[in-house]
Amino acid sequence: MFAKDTLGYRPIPLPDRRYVTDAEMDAAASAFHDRMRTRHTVRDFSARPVSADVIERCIASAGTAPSGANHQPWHFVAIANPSLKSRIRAEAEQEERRFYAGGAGDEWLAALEPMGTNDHKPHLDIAPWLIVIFAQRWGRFDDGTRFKNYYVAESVGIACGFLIAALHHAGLSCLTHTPNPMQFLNAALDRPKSEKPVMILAVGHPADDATIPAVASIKKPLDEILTVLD
Ligand code: IYR
Repeated sequence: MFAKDTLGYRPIPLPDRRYVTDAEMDAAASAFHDRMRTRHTVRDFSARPVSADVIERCIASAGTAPSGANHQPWHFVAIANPSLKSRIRAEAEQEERRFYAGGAGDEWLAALEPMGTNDHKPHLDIAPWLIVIFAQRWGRFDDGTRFKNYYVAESVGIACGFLIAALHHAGLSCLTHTPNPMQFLNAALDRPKSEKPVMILAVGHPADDATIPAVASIKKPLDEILTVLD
């Protein structure tokens, strides 16, 4: 998709322009906030299957994210295969045992105490999908030569945000999971060394008896996260 000879600057009229009234804008902003405030990170999944089509559509939404120089420095691997999910669980739990046994350090472990997390990760088997997001340090032109990517962490973070919002909008729940370190995912999923695993999203429907940690429902009030200068 990156042919050197098509990359020169060429402005085109803004596509997909929407004309919205102030009232429509107000209603849309409120409706989106009402939807987003019902998103909760879930650790307890049901085994109810989710179609690959839905997962693909949500990842397509993630792929619309802005990125440094529009290089789109991300790759998503969506896994429903039970034996591959089990392998990822086993390798993640191996890392997590070290982390929770002290590798994280006392301060980090104390910060996690209210979240109730531990090295036991059954959701990696139970959730019908795992989506692993990789960040690409460099890309390749169509002729195979390499180019550097910019603002990779920011770009991939934005794409992950789009993905989480798209999954929630579709009626799915997810868990952002970051075993530490994550290099085992390159080998398990056959991704090149130039790609850095950023996170695993376990995706599915919540179990009937799913819970969340009480502290996770407390969000900072707007006046604490926002300064308006008008
Ligand atoms: N990767 C570990 C630890 C962990 C770290 C943070 I920061 C969290 O918000 C939650 C967990 C784990 O997944 O258990």
